[in-house]
Amino acid sequence: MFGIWHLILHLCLPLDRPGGLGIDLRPRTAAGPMEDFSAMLPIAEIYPLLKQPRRVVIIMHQKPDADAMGSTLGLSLFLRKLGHQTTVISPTNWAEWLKWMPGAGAVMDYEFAPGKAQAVLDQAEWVFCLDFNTLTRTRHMANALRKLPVPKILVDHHQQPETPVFAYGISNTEKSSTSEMVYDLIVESGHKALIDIDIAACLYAGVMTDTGSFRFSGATAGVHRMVAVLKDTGLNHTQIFENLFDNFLENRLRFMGFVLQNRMEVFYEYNAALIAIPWKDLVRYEIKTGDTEGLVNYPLSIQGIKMAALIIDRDEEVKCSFRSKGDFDVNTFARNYFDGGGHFNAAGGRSTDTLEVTVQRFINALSENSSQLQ
Ligand SMILES: [Mn+2]
Repeated sequence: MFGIWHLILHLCLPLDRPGGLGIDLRPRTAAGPMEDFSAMLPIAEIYPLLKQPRRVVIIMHQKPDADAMGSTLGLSLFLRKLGHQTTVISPTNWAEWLKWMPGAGAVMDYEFAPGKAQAVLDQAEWVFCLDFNTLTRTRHMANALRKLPVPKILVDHHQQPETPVFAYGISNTEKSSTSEMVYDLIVESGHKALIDIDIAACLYAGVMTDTGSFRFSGATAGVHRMVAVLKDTGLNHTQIFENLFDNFLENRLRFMGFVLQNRMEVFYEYNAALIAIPWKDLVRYEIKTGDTEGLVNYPLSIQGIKMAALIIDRDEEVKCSFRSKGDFDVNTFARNYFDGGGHFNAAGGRSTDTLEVTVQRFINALSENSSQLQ
């Protein structure tokens, strides 16, 4: 896939797409909208283009987790070493416990300062989209992104990508994390030697959290080999673990205790459990972005529980998280019932109903999936 195409495309520079200025060698439907590509080009086709410095914007999904923040910052630090100007933009704010990451202080919050972020987007020559695969995951940024007439480049490991939107990219659900995919990009483009301790810290945070501290099946031998390379930069993995997991305030632990005691329901007949949290609990415990991260996993520690759900009334909408063990597919479950998706064993969704109605819909959905949950 790389050999002859790489050579032809390289000879045909400039080939930035879309916009009609570049030379698109693939067959395409006549005169469609600017972004109507039948499929995105392989990520390897940007490797020779990395030589030319550009103004690059790198974006992640709303309410970013450590993989979204780590992969975008890791890519940003790498591209800067190649001479690119980079800006990382998050669609929304992010958790306090991500703020230690190298470069995090310069990340822009689109929701907080849309004008400033839009001005940067308007100057961009490339937009990398990391750790999400449908523009709706960027919330209020989605329209601006859809209109932006520059190539968007996808690097992501979620299921069912919106590929027509992206000029180049890679979508691989086998990958442990987007951070691992950024590592692959750096290595495959011939720049492994540029990985320093700051890049390593960002990528390690992403892969460690997305593999559940290396316990999920995505933590392959290749992931462990990557971690060995990251460790060789001098990386302090103990410090990173503490930054991510021992970096909360007392109220968050009190909140966890309260909801596990009072808001969790176990449905043994479906091997499932639910934590449903009303808005008033978030207010009472002064819960901030990131404080509920990981909560959905607790019910899975009960013997026999195969599926866990966390449904939170966030006031503006009701947010759902789903986790499973083994062969129950929460990506499909989230898509079918809660306007969401994600991975086979970890997915999210939303509801415009009240918390009570959403909980009832969840219980009905459990009964419809009863046989798959046995
Ligand atoms: Mn991820």
